[in-house]
Amino acid sequence: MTELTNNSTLKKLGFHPNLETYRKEQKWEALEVGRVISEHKGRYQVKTVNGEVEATLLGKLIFVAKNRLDFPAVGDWVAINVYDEDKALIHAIYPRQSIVVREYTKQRMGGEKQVIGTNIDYGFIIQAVDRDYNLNRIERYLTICNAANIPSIIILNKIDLIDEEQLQAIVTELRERVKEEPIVCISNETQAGIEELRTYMQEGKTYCLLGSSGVGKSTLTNSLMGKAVMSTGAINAYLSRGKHVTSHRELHVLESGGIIIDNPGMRMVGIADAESGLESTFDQITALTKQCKFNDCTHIHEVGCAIIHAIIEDELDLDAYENFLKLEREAVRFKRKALKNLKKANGKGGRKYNKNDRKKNKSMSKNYYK
Ligand SMILES: Nc1nc2c(ncn2[C@@H]2O[C@H](COP(=O)(O)OP(=O)(O)O)[C@@H](O)[C@H]2O)c(=O)[nH]1
Ligand SMILES: [Mg+2]
Ligand SMILES: [Zn+2]
Repeated sequence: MTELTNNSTLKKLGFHPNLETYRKEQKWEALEVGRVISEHKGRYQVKTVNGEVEATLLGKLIFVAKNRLDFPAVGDWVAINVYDEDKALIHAIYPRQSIVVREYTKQRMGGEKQVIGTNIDYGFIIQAVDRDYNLNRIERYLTICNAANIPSIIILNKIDLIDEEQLQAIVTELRERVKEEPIVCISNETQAGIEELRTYMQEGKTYCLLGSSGVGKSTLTNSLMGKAVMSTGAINAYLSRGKHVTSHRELHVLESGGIIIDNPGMRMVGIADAESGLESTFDQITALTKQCKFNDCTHIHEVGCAIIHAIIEDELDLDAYENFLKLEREAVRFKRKALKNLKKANGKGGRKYNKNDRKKNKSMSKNYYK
C-alpha cells in the first residue's frame, strides 16, 4: 500500500499522518488525494502529487449539502478521482483541522458563515501603517483567528511610508492592546522584514492572510513567492480604476517552506459566532468580568464593577473595551440571525413563502459557489 506521508510534494502541501490514517480508515486508497488551491463558481483547482486538476463536486454531495460549510473550500483536502488527465470529481472532503469563517456579507445572507480558509495553522493578520491603519480591526481579525483556534502573527506593512519614530509609536500602542502575538514590521517595497517573517514559517504549515483590501496581501504573497503569482493593486490600479484586484482565494506553496493563502479584498469582515474568540482576544476583559460584584453586572453603573474600576484606574484601555462591546454585539446579532434562519428552514415562525422567494432561493444556491 502506498504511504503518502513520505511523498515530498504532498508534505510541502501540508499533508500529515492524520490524513493518511483517515484515508485508510475510509478505504479511500483507490481515490487520489489533493488540496483545493482555488475555487471559482463551483470549479475547484486541486493540487495533487501529479500536478493540478480542475475538479467539480460529485452530484450526490451537492444534493446532501446543508449549507456552505459542506462545500469544499480553499485549503481543504479532498478525495478525488481523476479522469481525462486534468479533470476530476470530488468524492469527499477530509475532516478539517481548522476552519476560519466570517459572517457572509452578501445581502440577505446575515447569520450565515462564509469560509475564509480551512486547515490553517496560523493567521497572518496584516495591516498597512499608512492612513488606513486601524487597531480595532486587528482585534477583529484576532477574534476571528481565536474563534478558529489558530495562533496569529501580526504583520505591519508599508513601513517604508513612515519614519522609525512613527513606527515605534504604532508598535508601542499596539503592544498595549495585543499582548502576546508576535509583531513583524515589513515593507514589500524595500523587502525589510520579509526574511524575518520567513523565520515564522515552516514547511507544511498553512498561513492565511487576513486584512482589508489594499494593505498589501497580494504583494506580500509575491514577495514570499519570489515571483508575481497574484495581481496587485499596483499593476492593475489603472485598469481597474482603483478597484481591488484579487478576485478569489488562492493557495500557494513557497519554495522556502510554508503554504500561503491570499484572500480577496475584504471590506466588511463580520465576525460569526465567535464568543470563545472574543474571550481569548480580550482575555483581560474576560478575567475582569469575573471579578464584578454581581454576576449579572452590566458594567455600566454598578458599584463593585471590576471593568469600571479598571477603566478609572487606567488599567483597562477604554478603546479596547468599546471595541469589545461592539464585537460582542455583532456576535449576538449573528447568532440571532442564524437562529432565525434555522427556524425558517424548519418551517416555524418566519413568513409564508411568496413568489419572490423562488428568485431568492435561486440566487442563494448560486451564492454557494461564491
Ligand atoms: N509603499 C508600499 N506600498 C505597498 C507595499 N506593499 C504593497 N503596496 C502597494 O499597496 C497596494 C495594494 O497592494 P495589494 O497587494 O494589491 O493589496 P491587497 O488588496 O491586500 O492584496 C499596491 O499598490 C501595492 O503596490 C509596501 O510595502 N510599501
Ligand atoms: Mg489582493
Ligand atoms: Zn461589571
